[in-house]
Amino acid sequence: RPRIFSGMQPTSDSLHLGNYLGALTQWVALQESYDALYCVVDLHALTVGPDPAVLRERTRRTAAQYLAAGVDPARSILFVQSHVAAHSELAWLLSCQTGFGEASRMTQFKDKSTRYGQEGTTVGLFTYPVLMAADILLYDTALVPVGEDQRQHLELTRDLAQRLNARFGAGTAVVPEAHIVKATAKIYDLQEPTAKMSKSAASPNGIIELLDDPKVVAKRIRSAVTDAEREIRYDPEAKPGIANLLTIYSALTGRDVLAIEAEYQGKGYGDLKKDLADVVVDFLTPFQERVHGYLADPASLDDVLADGAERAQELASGMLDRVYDRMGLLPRR
Ligand code: AQP
Repeated sequence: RPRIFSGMQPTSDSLHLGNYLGALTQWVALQESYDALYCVVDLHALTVGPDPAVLRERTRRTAAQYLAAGVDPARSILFVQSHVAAHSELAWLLSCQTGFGEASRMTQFKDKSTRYGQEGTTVGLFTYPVLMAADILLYDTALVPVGEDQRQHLELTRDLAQRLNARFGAGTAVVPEAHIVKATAKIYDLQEPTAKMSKSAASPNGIIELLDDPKVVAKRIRSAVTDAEREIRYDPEAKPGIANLLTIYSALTGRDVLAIEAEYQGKGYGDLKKDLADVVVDFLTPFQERVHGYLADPASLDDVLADGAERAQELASGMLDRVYDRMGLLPRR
């Protein structure tokens, strides 16, 4: 079966609804028909200098949220990036194939380095997309389910795979495809509905964190920014706030946006927000119970991650050996 790989950074206590709808729900659906590897990318999180104890805690919490969302370790390989050293090794090999100018064009780096300033911006933040390319290419990945914000990094990964094949022979790397589901590729901030919902948003009020108190979540939905009209209509250009609420409603209920629009003809924004708050809270309540169940038993969680690392390690070594060899590194005896 074709292979898929994806990961998220443990940079927050809780994933948000953008991470869930943009990526995690796709992961769960795709594990039925692909060989899937899902990773907590802790090495990526190091790029922004987390506190060590906090990082460790968030790594487990992120894994628990994958499980609670339905990632099934009997079907998919669930592991922590730093447990498989091949990620760092391949990243070095790839960084020597990546142009400085090419890496400088990454918009996420431009955004984040502006935020952190000259002194606060690490070299790791700059080479982040190269490590991401290593994560993906290491497993001969065919498909990468991510949100829209990762499209440019995926393009770089594809360019690097093609470059390896051109320089070191066909079959050195598999060229992966992005899997970006249009409807939920970008969930927007509730307070600023033209900006993506982001773990590092300036204000927490625009974010729905999966582990937030449901009462806080309901309040944030009720105070979401909309527009001065009254009509409930899916029009992302003219009505980004309402369109975002309809997207979330549709994704969580599995109902068509048009059907939801029709149901709310003649009703007010307040009705839509109130009902959506109920939908979100109904989803979050059992989700949070499952997360807390996994976190209450860290030994079992660590067992799942150890087993995943072992399986990932086995898959990674073939690709890494192939690249070492083709690049001309002397084999170790
Ligand atoms: N708003 C979003 N809508 C849809 N998908 C999204 N993703 C992130 N935000 C949205 C997807 O979730 C995954 C998380 O990857 P990450 O941990 O590398 O984080 P990120 O892409 O940098 O986005 P975050 O979580 O909001 O963090 P910051 O604040 O650092 O930007 C990816 O598949 C991403 O596309």
